[in-house]
Amino acid sequence: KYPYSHRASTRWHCKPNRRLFSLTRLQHTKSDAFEVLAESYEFNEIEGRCLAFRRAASVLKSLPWAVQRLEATQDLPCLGGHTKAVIQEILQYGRSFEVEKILSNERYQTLKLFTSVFGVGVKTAEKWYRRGLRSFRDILAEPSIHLTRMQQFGFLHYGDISRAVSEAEARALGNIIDEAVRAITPDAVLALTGGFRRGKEFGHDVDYLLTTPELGKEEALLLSVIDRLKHQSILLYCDYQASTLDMDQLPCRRFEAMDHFAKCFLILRLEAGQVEGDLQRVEGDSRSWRAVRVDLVSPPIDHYAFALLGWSGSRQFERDLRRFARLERKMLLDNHALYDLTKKEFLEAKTEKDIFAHLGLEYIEPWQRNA
Ligand code: TTP
Ligand code: MN
Ligand code: MN
Ligand code: MN
Repeated sequence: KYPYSHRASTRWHCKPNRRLFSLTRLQHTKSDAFEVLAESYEFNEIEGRCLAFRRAASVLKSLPWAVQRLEATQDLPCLGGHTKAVIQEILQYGRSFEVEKILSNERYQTLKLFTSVFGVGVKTAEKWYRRGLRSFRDILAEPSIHLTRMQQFGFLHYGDISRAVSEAEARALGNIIDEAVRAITPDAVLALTGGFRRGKEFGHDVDYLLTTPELGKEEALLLSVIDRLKHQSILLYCDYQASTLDMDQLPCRRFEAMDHFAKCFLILRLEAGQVEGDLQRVEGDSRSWRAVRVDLVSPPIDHYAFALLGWSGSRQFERDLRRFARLERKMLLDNHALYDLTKKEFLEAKTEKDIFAHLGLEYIEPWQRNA
């Protein structure tokens, strides 16, 4: 079943339901009970359970009413026995003992800390943990550890890039990128994606899609933009990934999470003077700039709608939309295309609305996709 049918009909918006928040959000730790459970399973590589908790959390978050009794959750989709037991515990005691046990677990704490570094995934974090490392100091003092360039910059700018990016900062970066793009290709297409497109007030980075009306020029545009940012001395780090898109392979290729578009994961230098108001800063920090993570993706114009839908997220919304397409419509959806398994053909789309129409769904605005 499409778990968001109730969402489209109830006017659900991006500000999370406060009362529900007080249910699953553990006050003393500022963490969401189900997010902690999901993460714990992710760290133990039990993917099925991890996704089950993420889905349950997103269904609960979407409710226009507060859960006050367990019976009220009876008709909701995606809530399993384990989830209901946790809800019951929170309703009864105001806390979840299972979640508290995880939060005080050394392995969980260490993996959480390590994976908070740009460029460090669960596998690497786990490897370091198994070698007895427990802190950043341990890692940086261990001579046999080779850090990738991404990880080196992750540590270098840790304070800045682990601090939330504000809407004003995202807007300022938007102006900088827009200026760079226009200077190179005046009629280029530039679109804000990710959390800020969904109306979030804060993000961990800023995401943009950029492309050219002329097919095949998009990758060169992205490279020129990067080059321009470099010459403006605002490029602190760039991980560029060339396009690996090969349309000839499309029908037999598997539909996957990672897409094949040219893209770059950047760290940019943002000056306080460019931001309306001030930079997000910790008290006592008087620097005139901060580092911000920015993602730029450059799909060819004929893949634009799929790329826009895919990069607008949320991750959970994308997962559920793809799952719906597969199970309910016998269609495969990813960041590049929509394939109808029954008709054995690709379905074209110029806009996101076209894609929702192919799926037989009512169009959902980005701010309604904060699953
Ligand atoms: P993120 O920037 O990771 O997430 P977000 O913008 O929703 O939230 P945050 O404030 O934490 O930045 O990713 C944005 C969307 O892009 C997300 O739905 C997943 C998608 N995405 C891909 O499709 N492919 C990728 O390689 C990556 C990194 C993200
Ligand atoms: Mn983002
Ligand atoms: Mn991103
Ligand atoms: Mn692919």
